[in-house]
This record gives sequence, structure tokens and C-alpha cells, in this order.
Amino acid sequence: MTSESFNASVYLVDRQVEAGRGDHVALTGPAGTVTYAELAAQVAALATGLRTLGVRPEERVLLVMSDRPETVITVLAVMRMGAVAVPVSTMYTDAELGTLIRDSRARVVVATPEFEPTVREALLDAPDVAVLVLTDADGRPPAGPADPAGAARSLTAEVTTCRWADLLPTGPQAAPAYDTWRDSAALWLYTSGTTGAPKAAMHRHGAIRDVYETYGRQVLGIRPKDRCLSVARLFFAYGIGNSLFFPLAAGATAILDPARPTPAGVLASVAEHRPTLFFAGPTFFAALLATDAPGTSFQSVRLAVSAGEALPAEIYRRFTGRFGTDILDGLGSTEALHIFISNRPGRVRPGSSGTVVPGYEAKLLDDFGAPVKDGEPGHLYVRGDSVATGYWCRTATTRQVFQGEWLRTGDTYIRGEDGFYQCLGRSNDMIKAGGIWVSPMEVEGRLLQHVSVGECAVVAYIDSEGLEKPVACVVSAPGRTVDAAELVAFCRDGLAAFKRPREVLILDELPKTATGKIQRVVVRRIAAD
Ligand code: 3SK
Repeated sequence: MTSESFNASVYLVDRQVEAGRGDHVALTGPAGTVTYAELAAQVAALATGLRTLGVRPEERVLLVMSDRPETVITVLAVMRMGAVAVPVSTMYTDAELGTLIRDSRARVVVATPEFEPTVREALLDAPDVAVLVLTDADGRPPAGPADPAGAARSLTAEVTTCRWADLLPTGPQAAPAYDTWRDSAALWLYTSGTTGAPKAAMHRHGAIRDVYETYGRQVLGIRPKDRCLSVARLFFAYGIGNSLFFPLAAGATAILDPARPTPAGVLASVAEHRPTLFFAGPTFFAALLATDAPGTSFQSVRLAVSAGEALPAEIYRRFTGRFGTDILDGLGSTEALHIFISNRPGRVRPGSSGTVVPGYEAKLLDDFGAPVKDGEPGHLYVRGDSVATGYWCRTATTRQVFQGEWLRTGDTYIRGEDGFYQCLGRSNDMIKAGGIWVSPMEVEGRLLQHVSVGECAVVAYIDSEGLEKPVACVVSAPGRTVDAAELVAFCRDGLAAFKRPREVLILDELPKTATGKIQRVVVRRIAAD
């Protein structure tokens, strides 16, 4: 028995056209505007073009693409023809990218022109790839020999390259969608977690509808008149939900910008495109607070969302106080595909990740697997239909992380009696000072209450006796100077003495991952030096 016939691409696009929304704008932004009818036609055409190119259902197609309509069309076309879309970070070096391409065993790679040099280098070490598809640079064909007929040309002996636009057949050739099932593989997302080489979390077609039906519909209440703007890019789980799954499932509009997001660029985009939903992470909210943007800047936004890391209460208060826009902090993961614990519109608790999203269940267990009482810290596990089926070719890690129906998130949380969850940090970031657990989040929350602190990260430092001590790495707020001794005293005032940082290191910036998360492994190294 197979599962229900279901194709996420048909669900996201064709369903909107059938519902009479063909003329409604699906995608907009500096790289172009596309209606639902145009999107449906281009997705069907590209799906046919990919079949003609030799891509077969179940095969992976790897994307190295900036946020633009062609990227959304490619993801949807790959899913429509039953293949598996693998959008990967555009920040990888050629060596890192080569490793991922080899791991995925993709035969076709699609790229936007700004990444062509990196991709070409990566392909030298990725022997399974047969075809590189390139989108045009600002409407111009890719550099290289003219190819008026659109025929693929040879890149090396084994790899041919062709224009994305040449894969779109004109006329009525578009084939019907492949008969995928709800459980067919649709999307792989590479994640590094806190350590280790990236591994691909494998997601089903049905999971895309699941995240919309749970978080998208029941928490965000997204509707056709919404306009979504996400700082997180399409190649992240957070970004692909914000800019593709949720807006399209609701018949709303996604605002896509290929440029790397900066506070100035995003503020200009908000002013021009007037989003109603705005998605970012704590680091970006802090960066927006460091600008001189007027308090009216986010007037069009009915809800802002923060995820990626827990949002410190202080950043929440500063942002809502200055811009008057509420932020829903939530917890999601690549393995769960999107957010499964969240605050709710009109029911926000600053400093908390909120309550479990309908459709999910959560539990907190101690080191021995026994449930902890409310108010006590425990390792967070979650279950819900959107959870990935596992990691591609990583059996041992899959068995550790995907435990039956439960997903081990790797986070330590406390649940209050009222069902609100509070993040204490990643389970392996917790600090044991003088035999007592210290949450880096709690100390960071206190430090951020000081006017001179812009950003901070608290990590364990192992002293000469082999004991863990909290150390704070601090970046000053714009125009302020940090006094280390004053900050230690400030923490001693507001926290139990054992939690105070024993040392404060003042840095120009904190090391961050491509997603803007603080790289605690690197901060620990800085603190140890
Ligand atoms: O990166 C995260 O933590 C995240 C947040 C929300 C949705 C999805 C993800 C991966």
C-alpha cells in the first residue's frame, strides 16, 4: 500500500490557479514579478524541460541560487516531475560545495550566474554531475560561446552546460505532474547542526502541506492579501517556508530579493514592497535596532517572526518599543522543516519560545530518558508529521536523532506549568559552573539589559583546574563603550553569583554562521586563548 497521491508543486501552484487566483501576484521584488498563472505555466514548462534533459523521478537536482523567481520555479518544477530539490547554501567555498554535490549524487546542478565560478570549480571534483544549468544574468545569456539554438555545450569532457531559459518549451508540450505520493521525497536540506559535516535531512511532499497547515495557517494565520519578506534565504528551512511554502500555500505574495540581506537593503525593501509578514533572526533584529531607522519603518508589517536562535527578551522589548511591531519568537529546525514551538499573536511572552504549535507534541527528558517535571531543565524532543524521514546515508546519526516518532532537537528547555517553553541553550552549550548548570541564554539575557551591550555570547572556559567557568564575549552597542568590570558587577546584581561571567572579553564582532547564528565553537576558542 502506498500513501495518498500528493504533489507539493500542484498543491502550491495549480491549486491557486484552479481557485481563481491566476492573476494574483505570487512573487515580486527586484528580480521580477510573476502571477500565479505565469508561475503555473513556467513550473510545468521547466518540469518538462528537465525531463527532456534526462532528469528522472527520485533523482536529486541541486540548486546554487539566489532568491529570485527562477529559484522558486526550479524548486517547484523539480518537485512537479517527481525529482528531489536540493537547494544549498550559496555561501559555500568550491571545496565545500564539491563535497555536498558528491554527497547528494545529483546529476544536474542549477545555478544563478553570480555563483558560476564557484560551481565550475566544485564540479571539477564532482564526477556524477552531467549537466550544469545556468540562469541568465539580468536577462542576458551566460558568458561563453553563443548558443542560439539553446543546445547544451560542453563544459568539460563529462559536464555540459545549458541555459535555464532554453529548458522552457514553448507551446502546449507541458507534461502533467508526476504521480508522487505524500511520502515521496520532495526536498533535501543540508544541515551541519552544531558539529560535523553537513548532512541532508530528507523531506516528503506531504511535509510541505503539514508545515503550512500547522504553523503557517494556525499560528501566522496567513491569507491571500499577505506579503512575506524573509531575511533567511530560500536555501534554509526557515527561508523556504517563509518565502515559498507559506505564501504560495495561502495564495499570498512572496517578496524575493537576490541581494545579500543588509539592514539598509531590507529597510529599503520594506519601504518599497510593504510586507505584512517579516521574518528574521535575533541577530538581524539587533542589527536593525543599531540603525537610525524611524519608528514608522515597519508600519506595514502585521507580524514579525524571529527564529534560528532564541530571541532575548531585551531585543524583543527594544524592537517592539521602537517600531510598534510585535515579534513572534519560535523554535524550528531543519529536521522538523519549520517552527513547532511558538508564541502566538496577542499572546507573547518575551524571552520564551512560546507553546507547542497545534499538530506537534513535545517532551522534556533527563540524561537517562526519564520525563522531567515542569520547571526543571530537560532535553527537548518533538514529534509531528513534518519531521524528516532521516539523513541521507547517515544511518548512525539518523538513529541518534530520529528516535521512532520522536526527534531529539539537541536543545535544553524548561516548560512552565502554563505550557510556555524557555530555551536554556543547545544541550551541548550548557555550562556546569561549580557543579551547577548555568544557561548561557540566561546570562546573555542579563548582559543585554545593560545599555552598552549590543551583542554577547556566554560560553564555558575551562580554567587551570579543569573547571568550567562562564566567560562573556561582548560587542558594544553603537556609540557606547563597554567596561568589563562594570558588566561583571551588573550580572552579579541581577543573577545568582555562580552564574556571573568570571571574565568579559570585548570583541569588535561575534563570529556567525551563514544563517546568522553565533558560532559558539569559535567563541569558545576565542575565550580559551
Ligand atoms: O534554523 C532554525 O532554527 C529554523 C527555524 C525555523 C524554521 C526552520 C529552521 C531550520
